[in-house]
This record gives sequence, C-alpha cells and structure tokens, in this order.
Amino acid sequence: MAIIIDDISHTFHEYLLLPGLTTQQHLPQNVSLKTPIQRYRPGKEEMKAHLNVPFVSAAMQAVSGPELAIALARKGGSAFIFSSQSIEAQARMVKQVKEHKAGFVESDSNLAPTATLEDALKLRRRTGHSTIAITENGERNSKLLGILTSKDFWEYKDDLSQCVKGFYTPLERLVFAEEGVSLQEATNLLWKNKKECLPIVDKNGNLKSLVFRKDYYDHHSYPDELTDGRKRLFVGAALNTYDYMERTAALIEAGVDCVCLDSSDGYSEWQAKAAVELRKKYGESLVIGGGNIVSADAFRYMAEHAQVDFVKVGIGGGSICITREQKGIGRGQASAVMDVAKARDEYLKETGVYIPICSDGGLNSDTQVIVALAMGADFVMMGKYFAMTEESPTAKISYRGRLYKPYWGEGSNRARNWQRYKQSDAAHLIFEEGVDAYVPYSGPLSDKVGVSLVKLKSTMCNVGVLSVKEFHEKARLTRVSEMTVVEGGTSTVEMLDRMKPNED
Ligand code: MZP
Repeated sequence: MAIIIDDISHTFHEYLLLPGLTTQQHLPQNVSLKTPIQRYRPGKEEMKAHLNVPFVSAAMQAVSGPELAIALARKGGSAFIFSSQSIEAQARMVKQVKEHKAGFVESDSNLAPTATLEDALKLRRRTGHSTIAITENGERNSKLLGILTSKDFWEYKDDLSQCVKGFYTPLERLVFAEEGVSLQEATNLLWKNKKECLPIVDKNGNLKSLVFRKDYYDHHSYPDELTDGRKRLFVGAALNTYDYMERTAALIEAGVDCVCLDSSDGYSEWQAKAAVELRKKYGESLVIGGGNIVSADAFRYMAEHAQVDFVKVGIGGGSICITREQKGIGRGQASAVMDVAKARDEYLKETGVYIPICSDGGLNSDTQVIVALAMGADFVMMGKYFAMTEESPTAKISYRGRLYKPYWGEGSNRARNWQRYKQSDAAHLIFEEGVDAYVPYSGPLSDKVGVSLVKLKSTMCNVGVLSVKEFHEKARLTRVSEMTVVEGGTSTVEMLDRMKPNED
C-alpha cells in the first residue's frame, strides 16, 4: 500500500507570527536581511555568495529580463534570467546586466549639428530627457561636439526651424572627462564645477556615456545594491538539464554570478548528473542551485548526490501553475518549506554544512513572504510579484480603465515549454502545466520592493530578531482557524469606498 502522510498540506495563509520581546535594539535600521545563496560552513567560514535582501525573481519569460535584473540587483536581490530562449539570447541578457554601469548612462538622445530645434523638441518629448548630445553624425558613439539642454532655447519664443548649431554649448566650453574615469572622480568633477551633466569621451573624442548629478542622489537611495567583486551588478540565470554545459560556458563568459537548474520536478537523476558535471568542470567557484523539490528526502538527494549550493522548494503553488490539477503532484507550500527546512537543519547538525533553501511560487502577499522566511526559507523566488512591475519585460495594456501586464507560465503553450518540461513529455507539449494570464500593473519595482522590505523589517522587530538566521531560530507561529482570519480583517465595520449610495 502507498504511504499516506497523515498531516494535511498547509499553506502560508494558515499561519500567524506571535510577537517576541522587542528591545530598544530592535529597530528597522538595525535589521540585516543579508542571506546566503551558496552552501558554507557556519562558524568555520564566512557566508560566501549571498543576497543583501532575500528576494529573487522567477526564471520566466514574462518576468526576468535585463531591465528587471538591473532594478532588482540595485535593491539587493537577484533575478534569474530565463532559459527558455537560445543560449546566445540568454547570454546577451546577462551581459547587458553586467555591462550596466551604475552612474554611467549611454546617451539615448543624440542629434547632428544640422538638426533643428523642432527636432530637439520632438526628441525630448519622445525620450523624456532634456539633455541632448550633439555629435558629428547624430549617433550615440560619434564625435561629441556639444550638449543642448532645455535651458538653451525657449520653445515658444525661438524660431524652431533654426538649426541647433547656434544654441548648444560647444565642447570647448563644457566640462568633460575621458573614458576610464571612476564614478567617484566623475561625481567630484560635477560637484566642483557645479554641473548637472558630465560627458565621458574616448581618446578620439567620441561620446561614450554621460554622468548626471541626479544619479548621484539616486545611487544613495540604493544602499543595498548587490554587486560582484568588480562592482558590477549581480545576476543569476536558469539552466535546463539538456544543454547545460554549453549554456553555462556562454553564461560564464557573459559574467553570470550564479546558475540554477530549473525543473518543475528537480528530484531526478537528470539534475544530479547535470550539477555534478558542472561542479567537476567549474569547482566551488560556480554557485549552482537546483530544484524544485517539496520533501526532506529530496533535499538529502540534492545535498548529497547533486551537491548543489541551494535548493528551491515548491511544486504546484505558482499563481499561473496548474501542475496539481493536471498531474496530481505537489504539496502545500508551507508544509514543503517546513519539511525541507527541518531536513536542512538536520543536515547542518550532521555535516556542519548549511545549504540555503528558497521558497518558490505562490507568494501572494507580503505577509506570506514574511511567514515563508520565518518558517525557514533563506530567500524567496517570486514570479507574479515581479511580473506586475514596470521593469518586467512585457508591455502594459489598458483594460476597462485599469493597467495590466501579461503573465504566463513556463509550462504554458505560450512559453512553448522549451526544454523545461520536455523530460516528461518527450519533445511535444501534450498538455499544459501553466496558464497564460494578466496581472494588474503595480508600478516601479523599487517602490514595491521598498514597501515589502519595510514590512518585513518591521515584523522582524516585533518578533525581536535582527537577522534572517535569528528569524529562523526564534520565530513562533500559530495555525489559524477560519474565524481567526475573519477576525483579522475588517468585517465588522463599513468601508466608505465600498458602501453603495442611498443604502439606507
Ligand atoms: P508565482 O510567484 O507567480 O506564484 O510563481 C512563480 C513560480 O511558478 C516560478 O518560479 C516557477 O517555479 C513556477 N512556474 C513557472 N511556470 C510554471 C508553469 O507554467 C510554474 N506551471 O509553475
């Protein structure tokens, strides 16, 4: 007879945290959210590869492109660039993130000296940028002749058919710097010369980038920025279990910091084989994640046979996922995280090795993120949460006066399954495991993550902890009844915005 697990599968929604003693030290500014992403020996060595905040974005076409990866690394987390694309395209996206130089901006507004003020105005309206580089042929990387800003002409007074030539500030009257200058030196030049913008040119006078005073302030609003040893933004990428050797080589060449074998069911010899081969070739310098799993025995297998650095937990809980309906496998996300976290702690006791775990999928609110971390997740992976933001790779659409973004599963027909689900269903997509849907637009990633982190830190202070590790050790959670959930809502008062007119 089959083994029947008596305990039912639980979700995060069924738990609440109890407050612990909050001392005067427990202030949000004292909370550290630094969390490991690579196995290590606590007490014997320092945390190795880590995140500054415990958020990563799902390796999905509708989520993790380069723009989102840049925005998330600046907040202290990491994206996993999706693998359901060609090796070249994925490596290109990684390269784009690694080449993003905070503070050095490639000019997207350029005109030739023969252009008119009308052209300048049109360009300004299109890009929203008021600094225009005047270059020899009007292209980004050609010889810089000067800079035209909105202060140089009056839209309603000047004759707009005039050529920009008599209006822009020529190079000889500009403060500029040569390529190779550090961001700090560039910022000092701006400060000393009381300038808003500093063009950077190469030896031949060709425009390379621009440094803006406003970005200096911006930089200060990203204190958790996650970078590599060369101060380039951190980025991860997903792998499949087919072309992993070739793909990893290209991703490493592009500068990837971390890879993750990405399967809907990772408890397989395919994953172990891929991880072991990669480890053999790249040694400990390559951070390799694996998953997804939902049980303690699968964790053991990933730790011992696959020897991965971190393990992703979660099957069937994703907002776009229909695996449980289609195939009857999966587990309530809270039960899965608790079981795997227990196995991880036992493994640490036995071997002295700590293998971080990531709760992946089904996190529908900040409270669920908080509960997942309290239950033992070292970090969380989210798809829908990030698909809703400005920086996800899809275009916004307007429907009945509200803005939405498309969001589809990697196991949906739209994602064409690529290689991820190929293992179980040969090369054909016989049935879907994900849906193609829309999610409400939620604005810039930075604002959204900012609010989530404030809530997380605030709860940690209520619990009386200052680190993720302490959160795991000290959190006390209680199961809630349905009536407790009702009691926690606003069921006994009328909300004005929900009252119908003339109700009485
Ligand atoms: P969510 O944050 O949108 O709830 O879930 C995102 C997670 O769902 C991904 O990280 C991945 O593990 C999983 N996923 C992605 N595509 C599918 C699918 O098509 C899926 N079934 O389950």
